[in-house]
Amino acid sequence: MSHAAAAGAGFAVMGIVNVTPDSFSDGGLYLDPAAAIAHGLELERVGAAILDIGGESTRPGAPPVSAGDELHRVLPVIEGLVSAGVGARLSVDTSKATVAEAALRSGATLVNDVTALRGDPQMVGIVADARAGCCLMHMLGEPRTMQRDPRYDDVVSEVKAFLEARMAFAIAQGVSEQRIMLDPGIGFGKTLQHNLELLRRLDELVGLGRPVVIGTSRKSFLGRITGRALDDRIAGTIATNVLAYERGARVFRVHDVGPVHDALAVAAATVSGTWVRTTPTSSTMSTT
Ligand code: HH2
Repeated sequence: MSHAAAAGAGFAVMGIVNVTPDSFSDGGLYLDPAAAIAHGLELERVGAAILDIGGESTRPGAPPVSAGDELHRVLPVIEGLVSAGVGARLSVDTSKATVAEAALRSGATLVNDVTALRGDPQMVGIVADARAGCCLMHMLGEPRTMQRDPRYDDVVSEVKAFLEARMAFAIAQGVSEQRIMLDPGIGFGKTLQHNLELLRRLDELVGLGRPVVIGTSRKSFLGRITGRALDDRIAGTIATNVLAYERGARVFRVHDVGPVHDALAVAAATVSGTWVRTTPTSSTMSTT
């Protein structure tokens, strides 16, 4: 139901489908393709307009995964979702060109590359040739070491300059500007203070003119503020996503799709005075 509804409301929830044994919050839960496909369809039912399918964890210290293993994890899930008639847009969370290429051939239309096209020299060509969308994310260093004492003079202007440069690179290599999304990379080489600063001044990144993606879901900085364990961080996730929406972010990458979708629907209605009713059977636009 929510695909069109969320688009009408001006936001898209990107549901996380981690086909990994070691992701930081849901590792091992959806390693079986059938479980991952069912999870993806359920996330769509409760409000995901995009499903982000990943086969390699980016948590600090995660071991690298070969292209073969990554393909073996994500392809059956993408193919299964397509066969099941999924309505959500499919995104592949990878920084390997071979994985992206196969995923795009199988029905994905978006590449979520946490290296912002720096990880694999072939990646930009694959994205451009397929006319795929791409999410360019900021990360300081690499996942293995990124949380070891990250430093910036001004985190927001440095992340902004980085995203601007990566966008210019992608466009110069043939990726259409209209297909680019930008993400500050919450938790990727950032302290708690850096994450809060990026969220507080998000409008500066929105000023780059492309949809901003936000990924705060269940991340450790929420645990540090609230003292809550991994699977008890929905409230913190909602607070950051609603405030990011208010500051102009439009794509929200989360595990807990239903609650975040509903919070954003109410936030969007409150900001605009226009509401979109979303039920499994109807979708009605109204103004009050
Ligand atoms: N965060 C994670 C992974 N991919 N992609 C984007 N664009 N933005 C993010 O903030 C982001 C991302 C980390 O979360 P998760 O996928 O749940 O964990 P893991 O990397 O351990 O699989």
